[in-house]
Amino acid sequence: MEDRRRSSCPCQVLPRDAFEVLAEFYEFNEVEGPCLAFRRAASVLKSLAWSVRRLGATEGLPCLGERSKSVMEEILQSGRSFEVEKILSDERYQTLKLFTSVFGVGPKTAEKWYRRGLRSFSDILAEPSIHLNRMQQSGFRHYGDISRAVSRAEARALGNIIDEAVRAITADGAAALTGGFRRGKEFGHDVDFIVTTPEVGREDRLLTDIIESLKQQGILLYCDYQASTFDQSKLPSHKFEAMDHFAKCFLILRLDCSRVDGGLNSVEGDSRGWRAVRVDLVSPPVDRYAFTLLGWTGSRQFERDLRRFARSERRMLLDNHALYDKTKKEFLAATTEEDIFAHLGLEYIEPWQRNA
Ligand code: DCT
Ligand code: MG
Repeated sequence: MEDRRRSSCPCQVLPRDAFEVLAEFYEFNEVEGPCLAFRRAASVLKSLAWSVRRLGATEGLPCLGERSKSVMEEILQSGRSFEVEKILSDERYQTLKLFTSVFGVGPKTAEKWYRRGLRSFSDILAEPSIHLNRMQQSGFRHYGDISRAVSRAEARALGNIIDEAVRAITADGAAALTGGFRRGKEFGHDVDFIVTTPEVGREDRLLTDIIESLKQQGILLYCDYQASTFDQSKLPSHKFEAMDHFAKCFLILRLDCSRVDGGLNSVEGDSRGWRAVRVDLVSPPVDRYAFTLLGWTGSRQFERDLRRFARSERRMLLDNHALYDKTKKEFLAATTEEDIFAHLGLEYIEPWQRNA
């Protein structure tokens, strides 16, 4: 939104938004190659400090393939993309987009519902044979709140809540803000924290204690807790894993207006004085902290690129758990992100530079 206001480009659609639509279209159709290619192209445009006005200006930019360039050319010439407009007006795309916007509903479930002829939330909620799981029930219950962006002030307020909970449990525990807000974003879809304790082996219980404290405070609206499945002897992992194995939880918390400087990011006329917010907590063992911080800070595209760089340029395997040097056949220890960048032979990259 911000870009659109800043840009003086008369285009009706920005190339970057067009690429996101195309990526999503391929994701819904489970075609991975073009999906990733368009995501990458969108990321490259997102990382530019300027908006593209001529195709010639993209010369030398990485990750823009023939198809991305031809979509961009059409948009720069006419302000529109025939392919993107066709997707946006497609009923299946619109329905899958709507259904997957619910917390707990992935592309597979959305497709299943679509095939059964369901087209709206009321269709789903009125269908007696559909049994929503607990996550989806919460997704529908708090839909308005959790589909509205979380502001930086709200993230700060949640940081205080998590921090207080951790400190009440253990004096030497800590909570660190990560995800998009650590990269300096003003808004996010959730708030991500890493919680740690220097006491090795205490991390799982730290998380369950925090959850209990949030419940006691009456602000826990939803909790999906996943105990650690981290097994050091199984490292390094050669296959790509979407998630790490540390103890984590996906929460919906009730955030009261009184906790937020400047008030809540709520809709006009909302007099509840609180809103629901999605919060993720992860709790790695302390010796894995730097890898987790680097991994959870994102962005997803930055992580993908960094891992690929490690693999292809350094013969090293990097994930949220560890860094492994295949040439030396050893793990490289790190207590800070700086250590990891140094092992990779890279200058330190600040979180705000990782927004690609
Ligand atoms: N992450 C990861 N593997 C996943 C999901 C996330 O390594 N399967 C990392 C990458 C980004 C970080 O965790 C936080 O994820 P999100 O909250 O989804 O992204 P974000 O960058 O914080 O953006 P948003 O503002 O949408 O929350
Ligand atoms: Mg986030």
